[in-house]
Amino acid sequence: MESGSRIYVAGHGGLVGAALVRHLRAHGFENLLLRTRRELDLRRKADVDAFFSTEQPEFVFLAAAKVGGILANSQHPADFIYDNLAIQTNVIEAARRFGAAKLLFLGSSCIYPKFAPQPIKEEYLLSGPLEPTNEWYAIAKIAGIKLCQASWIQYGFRAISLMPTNLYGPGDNYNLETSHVAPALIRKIHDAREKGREEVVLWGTGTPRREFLYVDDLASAALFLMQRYDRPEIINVGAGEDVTIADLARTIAEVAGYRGSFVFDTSKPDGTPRKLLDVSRLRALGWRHSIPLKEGLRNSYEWFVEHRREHDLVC
Ligand code: GFB
Repeated sequence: MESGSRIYVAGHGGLVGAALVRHLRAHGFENLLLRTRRELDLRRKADVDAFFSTEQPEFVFLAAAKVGGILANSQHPADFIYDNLAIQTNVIEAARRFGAAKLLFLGSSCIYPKFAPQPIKEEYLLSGPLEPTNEWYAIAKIAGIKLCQASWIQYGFRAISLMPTNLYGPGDNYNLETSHVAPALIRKIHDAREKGREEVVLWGTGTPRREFLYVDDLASAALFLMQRYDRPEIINVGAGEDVTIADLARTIAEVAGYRGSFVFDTSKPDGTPRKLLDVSRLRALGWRHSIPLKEGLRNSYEWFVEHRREHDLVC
């Protein structure tokens, strides 16, 4: 990939896509092709084909997806499976047929079995049953991986697949019904502090362990792998460390200066008990994350405080 290459970032309005655009521009890649969801609905094959035929992207970062937290996944299973299957199938297939040189597909750590040994190695894919709360999303992402691999085998199309761990950062979704845990807790804790509430309600038991990666680190890994990784096998992207949900809440409370306590709503699901990726394959290539959890949470918290009014985030 060269500085003048025509690069399509699909999903540039989302958490990951926006970070990719920031990172690519910071590294001198200016020829970025970007379309909002309104300009190009990636679920519509004819529109996706027309876009690729006209614009002829050379490199594609496929960061467009229907994403959400544990509750959104269990409440909208049809949207999670259909939208993701449609978006990724249209984009991967159009990239291949219209001659893109390489595509990078973003999967998710939830593709692995619910009770996978920890840390989770890439080869554990399809070795056991999935976590039921997000199996619809996971099955769509597994289909995306398989389409990338099949296109490589059958047509020699260089489509690589990254499996990121749970991501967070500036520009996240802070809607409490649909968000992931980190933005949800940032919002809940900030609001509790502002309103002088002594308790914050966390979903589940607080004991599940999750690994969190700051989204700018993910963008850095994505560019690194687009330039240096040329294999159909999936590759994990994570920080290599995990924390409990209760630990995460305590760290956000420190960042936000909140001194209240936490209570647990066990009518809400815990999800998979632990999700820590084995990142030795990525580290062997020479990449490591650089933003520690507390620093990333501080940046995200500051972003939230600064943008909550313009994004209508007030409760
Ligand atoms: O981030 P999250 O929604 O999804 O939840 P997963 C992680 C953990 O945080 C669960 C707990 O144990 C939740 O019960 N939690 C506590 C909360 N309080 C809250 C809260 O206020 N909001 C939320 N959302 N969680 C997702 C998948 O799984 O991981 C997606 O559903 C995707 O498909 C993503 O793969 C990476 O980490 O359990």
